[in-house]
Amino acid sequence: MQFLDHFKPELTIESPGRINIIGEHTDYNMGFVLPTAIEKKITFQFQKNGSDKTCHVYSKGYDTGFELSLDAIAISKVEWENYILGVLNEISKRTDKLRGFDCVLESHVPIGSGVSSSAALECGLAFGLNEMFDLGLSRMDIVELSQAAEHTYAGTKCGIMDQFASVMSKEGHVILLDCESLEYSYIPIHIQPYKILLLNTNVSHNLASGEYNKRRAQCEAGVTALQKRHPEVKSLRNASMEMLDAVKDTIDTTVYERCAYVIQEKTRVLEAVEALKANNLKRVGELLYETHDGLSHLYEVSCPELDFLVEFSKNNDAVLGARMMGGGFGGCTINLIHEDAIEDFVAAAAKAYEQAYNLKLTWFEASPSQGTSILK
Ligand code: GAF
Repeated sequence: MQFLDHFKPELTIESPGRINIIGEHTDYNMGFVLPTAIEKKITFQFQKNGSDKTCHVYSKGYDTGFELSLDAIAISKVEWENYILGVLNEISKRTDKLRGFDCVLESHVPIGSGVSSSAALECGLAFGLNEMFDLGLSRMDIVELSQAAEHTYAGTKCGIMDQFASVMSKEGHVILLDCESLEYSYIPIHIQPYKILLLNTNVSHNLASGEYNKRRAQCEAGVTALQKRHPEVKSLRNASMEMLDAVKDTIDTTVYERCAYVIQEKTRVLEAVEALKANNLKRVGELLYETHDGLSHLYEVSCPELDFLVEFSKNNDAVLGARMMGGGFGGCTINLIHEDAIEDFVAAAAKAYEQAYNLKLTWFEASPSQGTSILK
């Protein structure tokens, strides 16, 4: 792209991916989540280009870019472009201060791995433009407009967790976020000698493929059935297993199982928070296994490769717990493991995984990191 020949960045932003300790598929059901940002980030470099409307975005990883006009922000056939276009569209709805810019981005967040490279992309772009053009957006505005961009341009009716974690995280802490009130608190993570280890199946899921939106619709169908008896129930956040069992005969088994998982997961998050605060990591680990079981059997968003890695971890006493993480259908497992055991465990897991699926396993340690920030 021609602008690269005379590119003099004025601003550099780092925008992280995220992990989630527990609380999966609870965000759009108005429950609780426990995410934090990780050190894997997307770097954005920006310059104003003097134009009123013309913008250029270039991705170093894809070695490709595109030009667009702020006048006509149409949905693209190229998936990653839609995260950019969606954010620009949402910003344009909120302010007319945006002008032409050039942006070069370089991603170190693995794509399709359940660590939300999409939120990192949306939030980093919004954050950078807010700084450069003095748009007056708060961090929370950036979270919400990035989530909206994913709904409208990427077509995934995601909850708020990923964007919230990418923007609001604090080094050394996880965030307990109430997705109904949006109240949150930071919980310090002191888990030595244990570490958070991510095993990447390198099987790629595609949230826009429809399964994610289907789960959300099934939960909403459950709420509609519950409201016939309990009009006060606005989301699964307000429902109990007793309430659900009372309407069991009026809903199909799949809807029942989806709702049961969400209601149970809501309680598990709060229990995990208490266990973390009490440094009872053994209990946190047990809860991770319970969550995986629910995601695999009731919510049905796991896949054989993820199930294999979670089962494999159960043979190693140094692993306190493991589960699939993120939207599902591939990506990573999150493992709570003793640091001394990591080397041997990953070697054995990689060998077994390759034998079973003829696929390479990759891994990385994740430690709670700072949310989106200015590098220079
Ligand atoms: C994806 C979504 F983007 C999040 O909002 C969340 O629902 C998650 O899947 C599952 O917990 O990452």
